Amino acid sequence: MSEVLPTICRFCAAHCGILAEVEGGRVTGVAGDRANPLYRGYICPKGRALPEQHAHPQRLLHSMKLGPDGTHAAIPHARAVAEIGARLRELLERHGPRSVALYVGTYAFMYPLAGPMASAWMNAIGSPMRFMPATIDKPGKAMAMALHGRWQAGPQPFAGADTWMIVGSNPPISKSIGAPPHNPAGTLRDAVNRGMQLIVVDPRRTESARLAAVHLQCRPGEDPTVIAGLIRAILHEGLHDQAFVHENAQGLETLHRAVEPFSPGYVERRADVPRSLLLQAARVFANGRRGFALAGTGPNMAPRGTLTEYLLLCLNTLCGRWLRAGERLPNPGVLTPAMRPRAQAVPPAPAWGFGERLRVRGLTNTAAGLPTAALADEILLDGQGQVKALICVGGNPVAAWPDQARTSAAMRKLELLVAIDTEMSATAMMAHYIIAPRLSFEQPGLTLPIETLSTYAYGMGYEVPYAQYTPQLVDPPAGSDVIEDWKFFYELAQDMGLPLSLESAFPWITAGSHATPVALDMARAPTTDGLLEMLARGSRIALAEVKAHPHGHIFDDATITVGARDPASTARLELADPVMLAELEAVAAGPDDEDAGFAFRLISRRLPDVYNSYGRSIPRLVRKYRYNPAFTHPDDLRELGVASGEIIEIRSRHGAILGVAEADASLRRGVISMTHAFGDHPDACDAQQLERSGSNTGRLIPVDREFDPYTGIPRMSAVPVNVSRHDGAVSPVGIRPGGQKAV
Ligand SMILES: Nc1nc2c(c(=O)[nH]1)N[C@H]1C(S)=C(S)[C@@H](COP(=O)(O)OP(=O)(O)OC[C@H]3O[C@@H](n4cnc5c(=O)[nH]c(N)nc54)[C@H](O)[C@@H]3O)O[C@H]1N2
Ligand SMILES: Nc1nc2c(c(=O)[nH]1)N[C@H]1C(S)=C(S)[C@@H](COP(=O)(O)OP(=O)(O)OC[C@H]3O[C@@H](n4cnc5c(=O)[nH]c(N)nc54)[C@H](O)[C@@H]3O)O[C@H]1N2
Ligand code: SF4
Ligand SMILES: [Mo]
Repeated sequence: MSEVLPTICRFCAAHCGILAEVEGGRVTGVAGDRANPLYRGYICPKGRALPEQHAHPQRLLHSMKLGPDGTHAAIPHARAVAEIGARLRELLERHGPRSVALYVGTYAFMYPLAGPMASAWMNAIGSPMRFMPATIDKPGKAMAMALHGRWQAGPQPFAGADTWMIVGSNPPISKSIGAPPHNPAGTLRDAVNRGMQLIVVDPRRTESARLAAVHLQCRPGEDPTVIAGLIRAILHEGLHDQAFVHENAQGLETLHRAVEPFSPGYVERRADVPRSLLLQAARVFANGRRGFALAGTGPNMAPRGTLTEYLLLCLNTLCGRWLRAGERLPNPGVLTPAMRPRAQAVPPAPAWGFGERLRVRGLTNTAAGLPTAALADEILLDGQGQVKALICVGGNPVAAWPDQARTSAAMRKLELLVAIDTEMSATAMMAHYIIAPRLSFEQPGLTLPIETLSTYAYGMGYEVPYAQYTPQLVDPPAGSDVIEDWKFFYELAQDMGLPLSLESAFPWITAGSHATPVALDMARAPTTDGLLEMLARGSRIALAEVKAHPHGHIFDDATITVGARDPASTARLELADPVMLAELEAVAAGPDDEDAGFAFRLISRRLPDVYNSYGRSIPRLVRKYRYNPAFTHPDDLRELGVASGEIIEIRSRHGAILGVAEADASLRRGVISMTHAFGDHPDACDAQQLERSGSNTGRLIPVDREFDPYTGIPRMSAVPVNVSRHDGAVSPVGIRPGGQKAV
């Protein structure tokens, strides 16, 4: 007897509503859910792999402990918790709370309680040292929103937009930013077919760029030049929304002067964007009635990501791309309290220089959180305040942080490294304890995390009031000892005699934190459902109501509109932040001469079938690429004397990796496009690493040479590299050029 149940895919942050076929206590198949009002039957290959993920032979079904012989052995999780508690008490006593750090990685995001409970535990021990991938991802967003100020009512939505600008993101593959998360490829295509004029700025002719009316295939890292050029063109042609700017912004004259050097001719020479295309993009964007311009990870990882984000907010403000009084509010919130925003600015706020001070590179807490790229140094640098213990939830520093060698040295130096991970990841392999978690079908789920994203950054999350809840579908495999991520922190607090208070969802997202913390009963463990109720307390729609719609529901309310500006409000959006305009002046002074010695730029990208470091152990997801292909223009390969499938060496100022060349005519010449978080074996020599787990681009990226002075994000895209044929003794066993095609 089998039954088909609606549920939420938590393989990625798109959280598609899907169907699971349950038979004999196991999920035997999954499919898209046509009855889901938002996702309408969409599912991708990663979602289809969920049954394999749950039943994976390498899945950790027991917690593990590192023994004196250097190997890991199973340990009951309760004993692991008690031993970790004892170690932590000792470290806290000797070195104080700052010696214990927390890293809440990407897979903590899939489980609404993991982050808040981890945070509650950090509050209880009094440590400020909590880190997230946000500062090695798109930190420019939060920074720019602080510097420019926000618009209370939010941006004009994608639905109904007649123009849309995507700068260095690729939603059809990433399902993350640039278009709504439900089947972005289809959503973008439909919008274009309806007449939306899409503008894409990307050195690669991406899936998004192929749909674009205008594709600016710029040199990597030249986004500030391109966006400043667009602003200049719009101001010169008087295409901006003068009434909106006059009423709601300040600094127009100063901004105008600052963008003056970025004439169409200059942009053409500098960024290699034809002037006619630049002007066309400016006109299409400014003349559109509704739309928005936003950036993804590419430009945020390239130099001056905050400046790119800041200039994009200025561009949006100049074109009045914000919701006005009386307009319907597209998403008034579902599992969060009802929003009643007004058509007015939220004034700029400090973006850095507050909260915890790091001991390295003058970094502080920021609007995007504490700089994750500095955590390895906080561990390595001896002295007062040194980090001695790290708890890592659903993240994989060794694979994902920039500067892999430094990261692994730091992990090795830790007195206590705990990873909550479903497999022996690169980081888990170095951990003293690995806690084995339940996977998604084995616990309830909720779309609340995705909902909070819209307050974190414009253009993320849902733009309709959608929510879905799923109950637990199956028990964990018989004989296993796996726990929900939140439970580890709860049980650790019990063991250490610490009281916990749960904050509202995602306390690190200031705007998402809406209620006073609730003290938890530390004698009787709460249920997951009880905790989800706590997270959603005060929500516009009661959780029970959401539960009554198992296929998910859009909780529309046409009566909720944007309020008029408060007559007492004097807040204005800032077009001329002095730090940002000083950076723009530095850009205008010309490109960095030191980069001239490098013939190529390495740029970031996503592959469809893997998610950061995760997915490579699932056979159906690596049918195409088991390794990390180095996509290169065919003419560049010809000049290098390299054929697709042959090995190249990619050398930055900092290090070198080997890569498997793959011809890709969608790239600009002089660009290598590779994804990240491959290459699990930091101690292996390059050739071994290549064969075992692919190339780790983080090895090419120093954290302390070129970095944003505030968020600490190093130059992770547009990285200057030289490329050569590799004639060393590598036998590319199992490496097939062109993925499946050319076996
Ligand atoms: N060079 C370079 N570096 C980059 C990037 C880049 O583009 N270029 N991208 C950056 C970005 S945007 C990010 S967000 C970071 C990502 O950085 P991280 O979040 O640190 O890395 P992930 O690989 O996402 O880590 C996910 C871990 O969770 C584990 N996992 C999988 N499923 C589950 C589960 O259900 N429960 C639990 N508890 N664990 C699970 C996986 O095995 C894996 O070890 O990397 C950054 N690093
Ligand atoms: N399948 C899959 N989906 C994922 C992930 C994954 O690993 N796999 N990772 C998830 C995570 S953690 C995140 S943060 C999101 C990221 O989501 P996105 O930001 O959409 O990530 P990408 O698809 O890599 O798109 C980045 C684009 O930037 C371009 N680019 C690189 N450098 C530059 C530059 O200097 N300037 C410009 N203009 N463009 C540049 C690249 O060519 C690429 O097309 O994706 C999420 N979704
Ligand atoms: S896009 Fe794919 S992996 Fe992501 S939630 Fe949807 S089905 Fe799952
Ligand atoms: Mo990310």
